[in-house]
Amino acid sequence: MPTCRICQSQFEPFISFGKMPIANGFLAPEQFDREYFFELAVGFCPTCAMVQLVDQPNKEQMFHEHYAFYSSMSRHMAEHFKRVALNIMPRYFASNDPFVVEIGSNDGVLLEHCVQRGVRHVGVEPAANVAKVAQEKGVETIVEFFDEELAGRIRSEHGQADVVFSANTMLQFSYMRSVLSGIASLLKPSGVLIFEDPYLGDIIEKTSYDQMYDEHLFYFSVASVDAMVRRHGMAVIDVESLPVHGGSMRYVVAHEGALSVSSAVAAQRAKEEQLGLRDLTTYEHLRKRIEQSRNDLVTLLSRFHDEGKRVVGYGATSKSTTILNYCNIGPDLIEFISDITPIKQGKFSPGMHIPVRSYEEFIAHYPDYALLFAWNHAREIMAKENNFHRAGGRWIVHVPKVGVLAHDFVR
Ligand code: DWN
Repeated sequence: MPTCRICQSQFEPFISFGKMPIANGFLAPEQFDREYFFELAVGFCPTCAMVQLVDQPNKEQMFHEHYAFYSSMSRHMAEHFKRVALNIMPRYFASNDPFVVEIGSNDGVLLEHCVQRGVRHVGVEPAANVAKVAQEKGVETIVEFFDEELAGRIRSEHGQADVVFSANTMLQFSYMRSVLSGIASLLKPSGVLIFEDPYLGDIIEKTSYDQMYDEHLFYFSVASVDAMVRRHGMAVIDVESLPVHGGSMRYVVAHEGALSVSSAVAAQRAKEEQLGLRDLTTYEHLRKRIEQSRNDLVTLLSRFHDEGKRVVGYGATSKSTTILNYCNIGPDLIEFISDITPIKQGKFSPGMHIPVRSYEEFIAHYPDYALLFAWNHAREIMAKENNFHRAGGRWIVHVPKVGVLAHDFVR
């Protein structure tokens, strides 16, 4: 039985997806025969309530100088991070010379606002290509993996931080103990760790199993995060549900007893009890819904294939890697995947090897159906696809249920 990465108890996987490639490992044909695969399985630790992968590839296989995800690709997310930088973080600045550290600063989508306002900052980003974009914006970026040793170096060079921020990164750390020890020593006595990650409650409610892939080692809840940070003398003092990335939670964590705890924390924990996040049966039911979702999607796509319809994927997301490989959907069912990220274009999707093409190819010859892999950006995407709708194009969605959206959905 696997061992929980947080409390060292044993737990059982509730679902196995089979062999999976690196979710962001878009590749060229000459790389097909040496593509890396691992077993993707997810389990729930009944002792500390942490939902987690059983195995995760080495961090260097996922994050390197050819990393394919650039945070600034979504205008909506860029606006979200601007609000965090200007409205959320300053609430916790203890002086008029605050210091901010971001873990997983990507292309500087958040810290560029600190640059513009002269706020002292350091970004930590191991993927050299995305870090370079941040550096070009003037964001001070250390191209390394964050851990306790690096936290010590940042502290000696810059002093302690008012805010340590992280979005969609805390859930990745297999060496969480070192990361949290580092954060605890880096934070001022009144400092806070603010982080946002996809929320377990949303994954369960929406059956959004596409959030499960190599980079996402943990699926957090308020209960599991609080238990995790208390091992390092910290506590969750505030939480906020966020609509981004298909349903996320923002956690504010402080040294235990240093700041007052908002009533939102107990309220969210009560909701988690109602949702059954600590009950094994919740995960058994989730597994059944995932299996049903796979059957429904394959049936729908096979029908369109038999009817001679053209189906194209929209957004070569990391999430789509789980869907495509688990459902065994290849280029026979999906002609290509359209994506605006230059580094993905001209390559092939991990595992199933569906071509990834530019957005221009999508608009040059609209398909009958577009399968919305980037469903978490639906509002932003629908708003700009009026011509696709006018041409009679329809959206296939798989979250929360597999189906084709009604024509009037976007009007
Ligand atoms: O957690 C993570 C999130 C934040 O980003 C990481 N582990 C990796 C990555 O996951 P993802 O690839 O599933 O993220 P997104 O934001 O759902 O990816 C959207 C993809 O769709 C990007 O490749 C850009 C593309 N896109 C597009 O082609 N047209 C996006 C928009 C908004 C568009 O209009």
